Order: sequence, then C-alpha cells, then structure tokens
Amino acid sequence: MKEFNKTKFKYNVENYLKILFRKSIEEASEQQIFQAVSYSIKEYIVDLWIETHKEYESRDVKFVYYLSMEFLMGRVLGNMIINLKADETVREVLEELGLNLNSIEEEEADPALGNGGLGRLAACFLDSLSTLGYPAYGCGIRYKYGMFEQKIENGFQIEVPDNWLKYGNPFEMKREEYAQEVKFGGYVRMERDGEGRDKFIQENYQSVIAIPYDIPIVGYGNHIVNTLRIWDAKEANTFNLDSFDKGDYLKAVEEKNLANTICEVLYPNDNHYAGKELRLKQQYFFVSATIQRAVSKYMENHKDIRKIHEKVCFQLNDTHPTVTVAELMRILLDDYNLSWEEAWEITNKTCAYTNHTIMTEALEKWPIDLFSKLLPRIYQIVDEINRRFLLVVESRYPGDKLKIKNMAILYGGEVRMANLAIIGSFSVNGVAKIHTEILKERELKDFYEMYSEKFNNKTNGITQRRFLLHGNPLLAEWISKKIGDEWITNLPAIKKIADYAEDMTAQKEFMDIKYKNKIRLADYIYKHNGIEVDPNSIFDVQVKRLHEYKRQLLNILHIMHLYNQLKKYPDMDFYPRTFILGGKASAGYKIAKAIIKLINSVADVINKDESINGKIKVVFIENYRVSNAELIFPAADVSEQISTASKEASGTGNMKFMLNGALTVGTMDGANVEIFEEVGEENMFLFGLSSKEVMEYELHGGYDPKEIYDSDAEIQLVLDQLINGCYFPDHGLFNDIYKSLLGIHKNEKADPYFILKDFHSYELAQRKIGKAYRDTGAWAKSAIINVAKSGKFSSDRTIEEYAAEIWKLKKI
Ligand code: 4GP
Repeated sequence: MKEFNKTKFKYNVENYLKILFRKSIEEASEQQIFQAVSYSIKEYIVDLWIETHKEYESRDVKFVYYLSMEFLMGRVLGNMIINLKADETVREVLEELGLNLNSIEEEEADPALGNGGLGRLAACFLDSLSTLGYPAYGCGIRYKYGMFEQKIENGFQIEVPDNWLKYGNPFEMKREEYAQEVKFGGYVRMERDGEGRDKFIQENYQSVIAIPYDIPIVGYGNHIVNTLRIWDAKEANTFNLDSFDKGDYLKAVEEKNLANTICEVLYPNDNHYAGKELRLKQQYFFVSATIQRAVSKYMENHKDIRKIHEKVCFQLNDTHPTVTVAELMRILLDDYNLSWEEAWEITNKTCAYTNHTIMTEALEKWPIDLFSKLLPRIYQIVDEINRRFLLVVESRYPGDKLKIKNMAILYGGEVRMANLAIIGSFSVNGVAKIHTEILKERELKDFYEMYSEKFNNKTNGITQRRFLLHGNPLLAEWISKKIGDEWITNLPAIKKIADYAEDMTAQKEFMDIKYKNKIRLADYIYKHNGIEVDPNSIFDVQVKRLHEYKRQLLNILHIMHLYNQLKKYPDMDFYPRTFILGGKASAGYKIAKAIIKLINSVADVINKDESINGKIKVVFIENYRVSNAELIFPAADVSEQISTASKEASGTGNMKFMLNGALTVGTMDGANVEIFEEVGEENMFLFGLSSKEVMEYELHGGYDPKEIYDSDAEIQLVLDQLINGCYFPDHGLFNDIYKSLLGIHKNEKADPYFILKDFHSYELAQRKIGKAYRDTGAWAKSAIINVAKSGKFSSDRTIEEYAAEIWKLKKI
C-alpha cells in the first residue's frame, strides 16, 4: 500500500498553487492555499479510492446504499488528514512552507447539507462505515445552497443563503459517465407486448438528467475509501433549434426550469414536514437516480436480477427516500419484466427503514393529486401495493375498519410515506431503546402486531474521531498517554480511563484541559459576541436545533428565574454560571424564532446588569454548525438534554458532550436513558416527568398549567416578565410564548411540552449542579467517569449492529 509521502505532498502543494492559480505561496490567498492543500491530499486519496473499489469488485462484495436527503458533513480537510494518520507530517510540511494547518482549515466552507440530528447521524455513519471497512455508498443531493447561515440582528434570527460552493469543492469528483435520466409527469400508456404481458409506458413526461458528484470518505488508518455520492441536476434536452421545429419550445423551457430548481436548496426543516411539491421532486430525483445506478452497477457483474438483495441493501434514512420501494418495483416490473410477486419479494428483501422521530408534524403525507400527477407510474405501483396489502389486512382482521384506517398507504386523499416504508421494508428500526419501544407500543402498534419480526432497535452513536480526536486534541492526547490510543477505533476501550477518576493528579490535569478548552471557547465568544465570559464559571450548554419539544424555553425561563432570585437575594449562595445556547430555527417557525429573540433579550439585560457582579452570563452562539460545535463540546461542564420525555427519539449531542466530559442534566428521554444506565445516578442530574407520565397526560388531553401559574408566585413572576416589557419594550413580542404556556390560544393545548410542570424539578436539578461543582475533585471524578462510560455511544458500535443484523455486510 502506498504510504503518505512527505516530499511529494510538499511538491504538490506548490505545484497545485501554480496549476490552479498561477501563484507562489507568498502570492496566494489563504483560500487558494486551502484549495492547493486539499487537492494535494485528494491526489493521495484517489489512489486509495481506486484500490478500495478494485478490492470490492474482486471480492464481489455486498453494498449498503444509505439513502438520505441530508448529510451534515462539517469540514472535510482536517478530518481526512486525521483519518489518513497524516496529521503530523502535514503539519510539518506546512510549517516548513511557513503555513499553519489550523488557519488553513478555517478557510473551508462548512458543508451543511443537513438540518440537524438525522443529517449529522448520516455523516457519522459514513465515517464509521469506512473505518470498519464496510462497502457503502452515501447517496443524497448536491444542494447548491445548504442549511442557511444564521445571523443575529438585534436579537432576531435572519436567514442568509449558504453559498458553500462559491470557491468550488476540491474534494468532489463529477462522474458524467454515471448520469441517469429521471422522469416526471406525463401519463402512463398501457400496451400488450408480444407475449401478452401488459407494458406500462410513461409518455409526454419532463426529464432531468441526474449527474453524480462523488466525495471520498476515508476510513481511519486503514486505507479504505468509500463514496458519498450527491446528485446534481441538469436539463435533459439542450435548448436547440430542433425543439422549435417540433413545437417543443415550452417543454424545453420547462425542463430547463425543473433542472435549475430541483437541487437549488435544502429545506430547512428539522423534525417537520413541509409538504412542498419541490420537496417531493427532490425525493424522487435522488432516489430514482440512485436506484437506477445501483441496479445497473449490480447487473454489470451479475446475471440474475432476482438475486440483487444478496449484493445490495437500501437503507432509508427516515421516510424521505421512501419512494425507493416503488422505484425499485418499477425497474423490476417494467425494465426487467419480473412478475409482481417476484418483484415484491425482491424489493422487500432489499429495503430497510429507519424512523427518527415520533413528532406528528414530521409525518410525510402527500396529497394523492399531487403525487399521482408528478409520478404517474410510481403512483400506479403504490396503488397496487396498497390494494394487495389491504387484502392481507382484511383477511387477518375481517371487517376491522380501524386497522385499515391506521395502516393503509392511501387514505383520506393522501399517500402516507411511513406506511409505505414499513410495508415495503424487511426491517424497521428506531434510534434508541425507549424510542423503539414507543414505536412498538404506541405510534406503530398495529404494524408491530402484524410484522413484529421487522422491528428492531439501533441506538444512535457518534464518531469519536471527529468529536474527540479532532475536536478536542488536548483531551485526546491526555487519554492516549494514559491508556493508549485503542479508543480511536474501539471506543469501549476508553473505559480504562476510569482508573484515573479518583487520582487527584489526573483530576487536576483533566480540569486543566477543560479550563483550556473553556478559554478557547471564551475567545470565540468574545470575538463573535463581544461578551466577556469567565472560564472559571460553570459552562452550561444547550446547542441543538430550536424546537419547542427540545425546551430551550425551559432553560431560558429558568435563567430568568435565577436572575430574579439573585436580584432579590444578592448574597445567596450561587456558583457563577455561563449559560450558552445556540441553534437555528426553521425559517417559518414563528414561536421558535421568538424564543431566539427572548434568549437574546434576556442576555442583553443580564449581561449588562453590573449589580449581579457577572454571576450569570448568557450567550447565544450565532450560526451553530458542525465547525463551531467542535469547539463547544470540549468546553462544556454541563450538557442540557431537557426535551419533554418521549419526544426526543435519541439525541446525539448528548453523546458528544459526555465523550468530552460534560455532566448531563436531562430527562429520561431518548438516549439519555441509556446514558443514565451507563453512568448511574451519581454522575448525571435527572429531572422531570417520565415518558409514561407524559403519555398518560396526553391521553387525557394534557394538564392545566394555569393552576401552577396561580399558585406559584415565582413562576408567575417569570411569566409576567414575558409580557410586561421587562426584557424588551415591544410588549407583544413574547405574547405567543406566553399564550403557548397558558393556553390562551383557541383550540390549542396549554403548555403541550410540560414546561411549567417540570419547572421545579429542573430548578432542583440545577441547584444540585451548582452545589456539586464546588467540590472540584468530585466533579472531575464524575466527568472522567462520563468519558470512561461513553464506549457504547460510538457510531462504530451502531454500524456494527446495522451491518450484522440488517445489512448482512462483510468487512474487507
Ligand atoms: C432526529 C431526532 O430528533 C433525534 O432525536 C435523533 O437523534 C436524530 O434524528 C438521529 O436519529 N430527527 C431529525 C428529523 O433530525 O428531522 O426528524
């Protein structure tokens, strides 16, 4: 195997500067240097990429295709260098050239082709797949504009387009040779072929050509390179005179428009379904291209399409790529002339589905009208799947209308994608134990009853390579010095660090590293927010998408309460706190945006109030994304995981904090439950209703927050401050928040996320934190134990489970 060559790399950096920009190092801009360094790294990677694929071919391996509308990759360069184990060499060479790797890394755009959890999980999975040596493709869309950039102006969120491709992406490779045609609209004509079989022919459709761009995904220290394949669109008919002659002028224009809009932008919705026609076009576009290419690739080396499931598995990342089921059926029926029964059996052995949320607003349901017009042949197939499925339901539960209502794919004028995904897949998984149980017992109960064998759990994980080795080099080095570096590819080995939990020198070293990381973040905050924060204070952090169920509101209401207390009792016993929050709100999510404004308004007042001697500081991190996340996790003392129990499917931020030695304050929700199982009561701060209690209340129409408001003066004060101009002169601004808590809005449940109900229990947990932090030794011990117990939460473990239990993949 070719080793990374220092001399060649050095030569390449200068050579690429010359070839790409006609510049020398002295003349080049930082961005040009970033490009040249990236091309030099890519040159090395391409050889490994070729070799990996030769090996795959010679062993005739099975591939998983991970289909996802989102890949929230974060910056690539630094991570690639680390995975190549070339960090030292690269730094050396760059220093010889008078360059610094860290500032070069800062030049890279932060590829944000994703919203939050589900997209970042996909990125962690790709890292693990390559590191473990599993043959895989990530398949998605090459959005021209990724997740918007968030600007905070006057405390309000402003969305700015993210032009991540402005300077070009040095790591991608356009693969024209694998372009695919994708058809929309028109109608389906039926005819009999020579053998008396029905043929279905789509006519008068609009086409787009899907062009794949491949990005290499480098495994850690194993020379294996898989592919992230993202599809771009171009028009099918070049706009030529021919079209005028044939009277196809309008069609040519329409196709051009379609091609131009389809990959334009990522929908900025997290845990929420937007229901826009363009979104359905995006889904079918990348699914059809992916499936067509996967089938062709398989047929290049195999004869029997009936055995495709032996070499191919399609993993559907949530319901977004669910048209896969029908598209594969279409290809098998129409292109390969299989019978319905054969095609269905193969499809069912090839597709698997992951559910990432139980939020009802995330359920994808397309109006039949729209769906059938846009995808006429696909709709026919869905209709037939539905018809046959309902026959089975009817024979099993004769006359049971409720079953049909719950389980039909087509119902009430809508196509229900989750039902299609479950019926068409051999595996249905949730993403944390409690989430899978809720799916089985409640959300998907009927399906579980019918297909219990399909259901399984795969608790999420994160890659320790990005979130510890790359993001927290000081802690990574400290751990490796103490226990060796096996943890990099086998996270459970990190448990040995627990031997140092009670060692006072180790505790001090650990806290020193935390302190340095806090200074690093404090500098970032000063630079970006102009706020001075004290690294000796407790850094209490909640960073994630803004969502009511994630309860950033509980956090800020509690901060308002603390501030009231400090004003009232200036001498009260209180350990200084820096509350750090960050996250984007969907552009159309009004109340989430009001919460951002509230956080910033409260921050303004508190940070400027000299009477509290800086005991509380509040910081809102603008434009939270993967690159600043890598600075934030290492600096956190406290990890806020405070969603309403039962609502957060898993969470993965919770795992990143734990890995970096933060203690969790959290509810028994998502993967918090499993973190609790690992670290135990003494190393975590639990509070709030259980998911059973929440679901019980929900069953009975909620609870009455007004009672709490009326009987609790402290809560009343905080709520009144929302609307009395205490934090912002515009009284109306936080009205919606106030009403959402007390239920003054017509037809809306009061406090549907149980914020007031959990308030005191949260406050109590927070008080315990303040007390616990005073005992530095005990705190350090708990933090080290959190690190030591994070082994379960590596995405390597998750991927091993998917590979063994769902995909049946073999490593190379
Ligand atoms: C997220 C869930 O909200 C989060 O709990 C989970 O950890 C993550 O998926 C990965 O499984 N869901 C989404 C979404 O991002 O858009 O539904």
